[in-house]
Amino acid sequence: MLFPQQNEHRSLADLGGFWHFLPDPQDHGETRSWFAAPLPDDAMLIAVPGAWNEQLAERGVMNFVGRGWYETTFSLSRLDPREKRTFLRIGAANHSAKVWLNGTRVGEHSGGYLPFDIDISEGLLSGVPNRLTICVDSRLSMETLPQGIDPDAPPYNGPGFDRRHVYPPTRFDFFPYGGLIRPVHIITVGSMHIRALTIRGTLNGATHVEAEWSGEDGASGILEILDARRRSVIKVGPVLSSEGRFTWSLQIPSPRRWCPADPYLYEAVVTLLDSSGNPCDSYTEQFGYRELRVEGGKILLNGKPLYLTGFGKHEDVPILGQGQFRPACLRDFELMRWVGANSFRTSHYPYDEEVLRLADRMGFLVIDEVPAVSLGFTSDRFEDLAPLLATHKRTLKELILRDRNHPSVIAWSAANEPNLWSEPHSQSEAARRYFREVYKHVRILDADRPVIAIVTPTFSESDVSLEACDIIGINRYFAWYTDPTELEKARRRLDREMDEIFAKHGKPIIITECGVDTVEGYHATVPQMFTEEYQTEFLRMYSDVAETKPFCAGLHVWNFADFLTPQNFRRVVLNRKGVFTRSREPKSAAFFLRSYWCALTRVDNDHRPKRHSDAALIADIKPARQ
Ligand code: GCB
Repeated sequence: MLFPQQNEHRSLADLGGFWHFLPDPQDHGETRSWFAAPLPDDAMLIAVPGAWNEQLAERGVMNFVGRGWYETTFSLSRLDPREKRTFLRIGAANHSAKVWLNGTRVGEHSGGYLPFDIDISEGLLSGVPNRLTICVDSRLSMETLPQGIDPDAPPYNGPGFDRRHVYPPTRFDFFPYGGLIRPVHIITVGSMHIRALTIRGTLNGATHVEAEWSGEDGASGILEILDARRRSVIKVGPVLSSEGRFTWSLQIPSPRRWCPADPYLYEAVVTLLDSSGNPCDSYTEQFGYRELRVEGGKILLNGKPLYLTGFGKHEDVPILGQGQFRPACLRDFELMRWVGANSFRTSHYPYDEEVLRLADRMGFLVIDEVPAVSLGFTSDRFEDLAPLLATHKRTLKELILRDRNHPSVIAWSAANEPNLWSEPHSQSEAARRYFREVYKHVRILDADRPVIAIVTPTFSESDVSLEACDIIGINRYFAWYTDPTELEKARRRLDREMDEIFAKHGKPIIITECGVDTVEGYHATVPQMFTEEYQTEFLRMYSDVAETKPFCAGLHVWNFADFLTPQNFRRVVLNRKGVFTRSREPKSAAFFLRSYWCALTRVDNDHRPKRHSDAALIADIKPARQ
């Protein structure tokens, strides 16, 4: 799906602003036809984009999981649907949406965190405002991603956590925000228009571009590649299309390669010509020349081994919840750069498209994840898993089609901790087949990027999800959830376990999570959980073990910042494993990581982000003492 773009052939209206909103806890909005007329008078105001929970907390929706009705109006100048097509593009509706325009149902989508568009050309009114009604449903089930709670499953009584004691009930450890969390746009294009673009640039300058278009027959297309200063590098075409698509395979001389230290981006400009040869659409996409390979225990970016430094993150900021807000997004990148991170994982769902675009521009490497978090299987018969597998494949497809042109994306994460609950079916033959199918599907959609499987210690090296993946991600909390404060014991266990996993699978391992809850301002001179010193010592130990393993391709701290969770006795409002607080103040561990990552010899210059200043640790934020 193309990112919204304004140019001479495309016009864009951002519908962001204050809409009307009505929660529907009784679930009767649809039977009472709330879409047929303006929402009832008790509708409140809501900011779009934004999750409904925190902005309207006192109206009873903080923990509301269910349907919420959104409504706005917009006007467009008169358009002839034979010449123009108008699309409604919703950046993400968590977790499913039904859409009406002027009272008529125009489309729906299931699955949050990913964009979808609906052709609304036919139902548009001109001269009077159009009324747009969107019913967003934040409920989850065992066949959605993320999954909800299986009401029939036996409760899990693992260490300190029974999922029936979580409010709102979730299978995962982050707040279940609902609503229109990302921008909503109206996009108007010509009846002949570009629908999709795939771009691949390799180190020797081989460039493959494929464009799909819609409209009458007889279109042709022109491709121009521009460098970062918008100077033309090559221009080819017009070529005639075959079966609704154009393909160009060309060679540019010695391209400047994309890497974290020099995130150099080119632009591909595709122009669509109608049967008379007149330009009728164009679309510009940024891309980079870079190459990724997995060999034995190494991930190679442009031929050089990668060592990831960085974080598992969440999209979670006070008030906004998961809502998109550009200054908050940029702030996170600035802090990651300051601390010396070169990468992050979009745990545990696809992030806003602007995040990926910034990662390309600022030189961050991204592990891109679908919302298959704490995946659980309700049966050990493969046939019974079909509905979940279909959702999983569709979600992966939507993610990959959305993000495949980003040079920053280095791996697809197909699931996080599929075995978390030790459910009886998680290691069955059906589960093994399920993962094979999932990974095969990813490779068909994108043969150029590796698939990472991310697991807990429950089944360690024998976990069925590890067999067919390319990279192994391990989430480890030794010296926190198990053997608290025993850092030496944890070091030995981590060291042994990493060797065992590598011996069995021979694939690069990334420590994709390790961390401890830490309350800013708590201190101790001896190992004491929740103190800032314990977080630092814990991260130092994990970092030291990771660094000594040649097959370890990096470490991601859990988490970049504290984040809101559902209520349960394990969390005091937030998961506090952040190296930054929820409002982004650094804890002591941030300073430790900054110096550790800066001195890390395993991070080659090409794979290090450029910093504002590599001067003294805190000199640039604290005035020198007089
Ligand atoms: C994990 C999960 C993550 C949790 C984290 C924790 O393994 O992947 O979603 O937030 O542990 O803090 O317990």
